[in-house]
Formats: sequence, C-alpha cells, structure tokens
Amino acid sequence: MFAAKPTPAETGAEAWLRYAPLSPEQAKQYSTLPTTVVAFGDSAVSISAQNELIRGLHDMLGRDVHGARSLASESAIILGTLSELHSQNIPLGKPPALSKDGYWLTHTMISRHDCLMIAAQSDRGVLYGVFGLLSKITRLQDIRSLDQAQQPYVPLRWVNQWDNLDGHIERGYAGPSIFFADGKVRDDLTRAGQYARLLASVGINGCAVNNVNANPNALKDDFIPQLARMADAFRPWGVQLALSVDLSSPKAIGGLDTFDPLDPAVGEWWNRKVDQIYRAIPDFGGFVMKADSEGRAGPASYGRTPADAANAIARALAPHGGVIFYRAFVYDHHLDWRNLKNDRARAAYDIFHPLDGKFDDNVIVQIKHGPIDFQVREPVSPLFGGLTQTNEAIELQITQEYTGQQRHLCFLAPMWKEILDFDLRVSDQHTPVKEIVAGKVFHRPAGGFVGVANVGMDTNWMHHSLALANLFAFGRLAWNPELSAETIVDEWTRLTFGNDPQVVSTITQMQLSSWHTYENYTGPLGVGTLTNIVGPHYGPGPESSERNGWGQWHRADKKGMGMDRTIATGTGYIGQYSPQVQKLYEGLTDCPDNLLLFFHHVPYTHELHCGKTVIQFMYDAHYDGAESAHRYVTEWEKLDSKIDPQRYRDVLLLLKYQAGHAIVWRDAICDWLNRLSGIADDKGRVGHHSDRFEAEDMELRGYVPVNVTPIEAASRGKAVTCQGAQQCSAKFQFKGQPGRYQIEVQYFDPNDGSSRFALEVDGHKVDEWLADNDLPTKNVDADSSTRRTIPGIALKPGAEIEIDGTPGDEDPAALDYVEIHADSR
Ligand code: GCW
Repeated sequence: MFAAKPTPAETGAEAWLRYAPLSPEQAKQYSTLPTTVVAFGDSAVSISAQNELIRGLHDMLGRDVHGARSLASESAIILGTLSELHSQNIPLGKPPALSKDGYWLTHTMISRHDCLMIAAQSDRGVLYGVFGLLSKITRLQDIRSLDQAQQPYVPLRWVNQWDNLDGHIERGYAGPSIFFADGKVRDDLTRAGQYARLLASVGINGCAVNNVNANPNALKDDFIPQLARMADAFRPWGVQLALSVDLSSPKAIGGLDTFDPLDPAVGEWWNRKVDQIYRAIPDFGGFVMKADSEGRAGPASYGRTPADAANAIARALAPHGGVIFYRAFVYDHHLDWRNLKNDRARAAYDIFHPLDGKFDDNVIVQIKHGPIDFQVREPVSPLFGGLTQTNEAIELQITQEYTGQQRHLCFLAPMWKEILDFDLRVSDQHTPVKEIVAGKVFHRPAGGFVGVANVGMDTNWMHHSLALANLFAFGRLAWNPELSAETIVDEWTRLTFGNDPQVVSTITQMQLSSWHTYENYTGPLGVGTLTNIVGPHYGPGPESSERNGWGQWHRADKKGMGMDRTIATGTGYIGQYSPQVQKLYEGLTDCPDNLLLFFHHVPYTHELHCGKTVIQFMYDAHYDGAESAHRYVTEWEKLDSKIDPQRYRDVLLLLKYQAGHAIVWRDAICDWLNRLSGIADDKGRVGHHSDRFEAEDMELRGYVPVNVTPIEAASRGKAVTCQGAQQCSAKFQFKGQPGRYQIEVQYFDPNDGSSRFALEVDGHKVDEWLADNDLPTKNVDADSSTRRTIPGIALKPGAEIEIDGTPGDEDPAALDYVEIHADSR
C-alpha cells in the first residue's frame, strides 16, 4: 500500500512544513492539479503565498511548478483577494461571507479550463489558504471537488516569546533566543523569518518578541530600528510584531521622574514613543504588559489601577490601530502561608473583576487559563466569567514550564480543550470559555488566544521533536477550538512524520495519553505540579511549595492534603464562579476526583468517587504514570526504520530519559507521602525495592556517601560522590539466579561539567557513557537524577558488578543505586 521509502536524514528544522515527496502512487491523485500558480497580489504576503505553493507542490509532487502574474489560456491555481479577483473578472459565483483572515478553497471554470482558486478578504487569508491546501495534499486528501471556506474563530492569535535581550529565554528549553543576543537584535534574522512562516502556517498573526518581564531598553531610541528589522522578517508571513513593555519605562529610560499613568507628562511620553514606533513599523501590533506582578513595577506604586495603566498606553496606540494585552497575572507573592484564608488563586478575580467596564476598547485582559500558574491540572480561571464588559484573551503555555520542559512528552491539546470547552454558566447561560475569549458571548470588539511559545535556536525549535505538536495545536485551536485533540494530532503527525498508518497511530496514541501520564506521576487529583517551585520547576520537590509566600500550597500534613477553597469553610475562592459551577466544586459529592485537592483539604483515607482512598490513588497513579512512560519507549522502538534516523534517535533518547525520570518522580512523591502519612501502599511497592542495590551500601573505592536534600530526591536520601579523586568505583555482588538481565544505573548528571561512567561485570566493561545532559541544576538532586539502562547482560550468582565514575569539573559522578531486572526481551 505504502511504498517503502528510504528515510532521508531530517533535522526537524522544517517542523510540520516538510513537503516530503509523495510516492508515485500517492502523487497520482494529484496528477491533474495545474502546475501554474497565478497570484494577482504583489504584497510581500502575496508573494510568500505564491512561492510557498510552488515550493510545496514541487517538493511533494516532483513536478515543475511555476508562477505567473496573469492568466493564460490554461488551467491554473489562482490566488487572490476577492477584490483582486473581481478586478480580474474571475467568475466567483457566490462567494461565502469571509472574515478578515478567512479563506475559500474552490474551483472555477475560466474559458473552459478548470482552475483551483484560493480566495480571501486579505492577502493574509490567501496565505492561510495556501497552507490549508498544502496540508491537505501532505495528508493525501482528495481535493478534486474542493469547496470549503474557513474562518478564524478569534481575531487576535498571538504568541508571546519570553526572550531576554541578552539572548537567554525565561522558561525556554530549546537554546538561546532566535531574536536577540548580547543586548541587541541579532544581525542574522533568518530563523525569525522561518519562525514567522511556521506561525503563519497555523494562522498565528502576532508575536510579542521579548519577555513580559520586560527590559525597558527595548523602547530606547536606538532599539527601534532594530525592532523594525524584526518586523521586516515577519511581514512576508503576515505576522505582526509586538513588544512587551515595562510600565516604568518613562522613568527608567525616558528621563521623567515618574511613571504614574495618570500624569499627563507620562501619557505624552507614551504618545511620542508609540508614534516613533509606528513611524518605523507601520504595521506594529501593540504591547503586552506585566505589571504589579512578581516584583515588576506597576500602577499600584501610585495608587492607580490596572485599568488606569492599560488605558494610558492604549490611548497612545489607538490612533494607530494598536492594542495592549494587559496581563491579569497579578498577585502578591508574599502571602502569609499561616493564614488558611489566604489564597493566591483568588487574586486575578479580586483585582480585575471590580474594574470590569473600565478598560478601553483596544485593551485586552490576558488571562492565564487557570488561577495559579500553568500547573499540570487546574480549573478554569473564574475571571473569564467575571469580565462581561472587557475584552479578554486566554493565555496558554506552549513551553512546558511545569509539564516536563520538553524533556518529557506532554501534549497539551487535551488539557486546553477541556479548558476551552468548560461552561462557566455566566447568568445561567451556555458560556464556554472559548466563546467568551472570542468576544462572542458578551459581544466584545476584540478577543484572542495567546500562547507562550519560547522556541529557541535548537534546530528543531523546541528540543523535543514531539513537543512541536503543542505549538501546532495552539495555532489550530486558536483558529478553530471546535477541532478535537485527536484531529489535531492526527494532522500534525501526518505532516511531521508522514502517513504510514503505524507511525500515525503510534504517535497519536502516545501524544493523546501523554498529559494524563505526566499528571499521574507529577500531580494527580488536582494537587498541582509537585515540583520544586522555588527552583527550576522541573523535578519533584513537594515540600518547596509550603511555608513560603508564593501561594502554590497543597497543605499536605500528617493527616491529609489539599487546599480548602470552599465558600463554607475555606478561602471562598469557589464563590468567584457562577452558582452552577460553585455547586459542582463546593461539595465533596460533586467535586470531580481530578480536581479534588485543588478545592478541598481531605484526609488521606478519604474515599474518592472511583472507590480508592486518596493515598492509594496517589501511589497507584505514580506507578501507572511511570509505567506508561516506560511503554512509550517500547512503542517508539517499533517505529525504527519508519522514521528518519536522526529524529528517531533523538526522540528515543528523550523517551528513555523520561522513563527514567518518571521513576525519580514516582519514588520521590510516593516516599514523601508514605513518610508523611505513615500509610502503607496496599500493593506493597512503596519503600520496598527488592531489586535495588543502594550505592552507599556497595564496596566503595574513593566514593563517599552523602545526604541528598530534600531527602526524597535520592533513594533512601543518600548518594555517593567522587570528590578529590581521579576515579572512584562502587562494587557489589549479584546474588540472583543465572540469566539475562537488564541493569539500570541511577546516577546524577548536574550541569557543571561532564562526568564519565563505566559498568563492568566480572572485570569486563559492558557499557560506558558520558553524563553530559543539560539538566536544570548544578546539584545532586531530583532534577539531575538520571537512569542508564543496559539490557542483555548475562549474570551468574556471585558476579561482580562494578561502576566506575570519573568526575568532570564540578560534576562528582554521583551514584544513587543500581537495579537488576530480568530482561524479558
Ligand atoms: O510562572 C511564572 C514563571 C515566570 C513567568 C511568570 C509570568 C515570565 O515561572 O518565569 O515570568 O510566570 O507568567 O509572568
């Protein structure tokens, strides 16, 4: 059915726009497709559209495709805006009503020649239509009787990049910034242009290029021509450049002694600054603002409100058609944790709801999807229902800050779908989040979707080839939130890896289950991601959320866990929802298990709807999650030879790493809960690792036992490190039955140097490896804990197993334990 094609090397740089050649058989159904692409427009966007179509058709179909500016007497693919097509007297029949960025793919007969037509209101719509057509061909769809109109669901579909001007990206996991280096815009903006192309292909029309923790220098006079160069790179793809700005800029760089938004001199300063930007960048999109949040300057310094601040700047932007996204991520990060009524989750609603109706029409309040901060599971932010006279945008996080940092697979579309579809029952009406942010429910002039993307210089953009599905899904959902996660990931997989049925079904299944898998081993029952919240937000660190002002509390103690956010006895947060939603969450009878601990503090012995106790559910979820992560490796291995070697290998390495780190998570959280609650695991797994040889119990040469903090970051809280020696070794005897085994070495790979390890069995080296992964810590802890799996080792009773560690710079070749399992393969 599918010709066995050679799989050429691929780097992932083309993402889902590979235009891989179809087999002759596959190409057959497109053999009547015209090979002339006529484009009537001459804008940069029209030219991109024409070139993209030529490139795509040529690469996929292997045919000679050429462009033209006018019709000849032949079949052609015609691209144009409705007004261009009208003025060329192209017969249009009855065009569908198209919104600004919408498009229409159809056929028309011109002088008895069948022409395929991509028509739109704007040249941007034409470009989107080109990508739409190419996607269909890549996915082998029948386009013979195509007649389809598509409209974007929301007008503003933006990404935010948290890039600092020095080139480092806050919460970026794929290398340095593609925009900035050393305080300046990069000279070479090739990647910026390629990024804009990727964004355009899924309908994204704006990109704020710098961190919301904004450096005021981005508004300096000498920076604006640099920004203009970035806008030039984006323009051919219809992506508007936007900027995050610091409210204190008038004082920080403007020479004023105040940044009070109500001070006329401050307003004047913003007017002049904005005029200057639009002179350099006439199609500039606008600003994003984070203020009074996590130490940022804000209107509170002058007793002003977010509406005062947003409007002062909005009024400078309005004459140019610009907008300001004002972030609702405003909260006090010095909350008193001892006060059980304090609740960070309340902040956005408490601050912004009273300001409803006070924001100008070109202000959009940008609201994170949940009330805390992109945890693995959160309820919908009640603020979406609390602003009926204000434009709103939903902020979704594509970069996997709390969801595995692109080292773990975690496809977020299923989570986003739940959020977007959630019915907030405002005024007892059907009011799903997606309709609210599109401005449809309250008839708002603007609305939008914002995704925090944080792509970087890594060739494949996001480090994990499979993580790109999140960027793709964000764009597709902003375009059409009615699409299912299944449909989206099926599209993405075909575009990214081809149409082989086994490849498609394996990858889509992995992706679709991955969020739940990650949730299982990092934070089930709505407890929040149990990660190190004062560190890199990566590995397990369940105690770090407690006894500090950040307010990400789970309040686990000896008897139980969860935040009481009820109206009756808790923080009252639930009262911010409509009465019907309150009813869903307030009582234990109705509250869904998967959000239980977000809303309620319950004893570990509390019985869930599913029949398990909270504590047993926690144990089981962690074991199930780790097992699922392990299965991804075996599933992926079945695709060997069906995927090009580089992407196959890169993903395999990441999945193996994830499977090992999922065990770190599992053990850390289970041990911690077990210690805290004193309740044993019904299944006898937690705390009992009969296959495990602890490094500190081995015969050590040079290695020294150390305590690891927190205690759950290493098995039994201990590791061994090699310090002050050239090489150290740890040795033990195997006591099991003769057979074939898999040896698993749990070691630490901190990022301050690269140590080396070797494994010997009875004096023969069976494996060696370098600990040179780039993990987010310099410490020996759960962020650096890593597993090496060595299969197929024949062992006899009494076999001597030795691990040699050679430190590299500050990396002490630390070891945690070794496990030996029968090798069933
Ligand atoms: O969750 C926090 C992140 C910060 C981020 C902030 C925000 C850009 O840890 O890195 O700052 O959210 O969204 O403003």
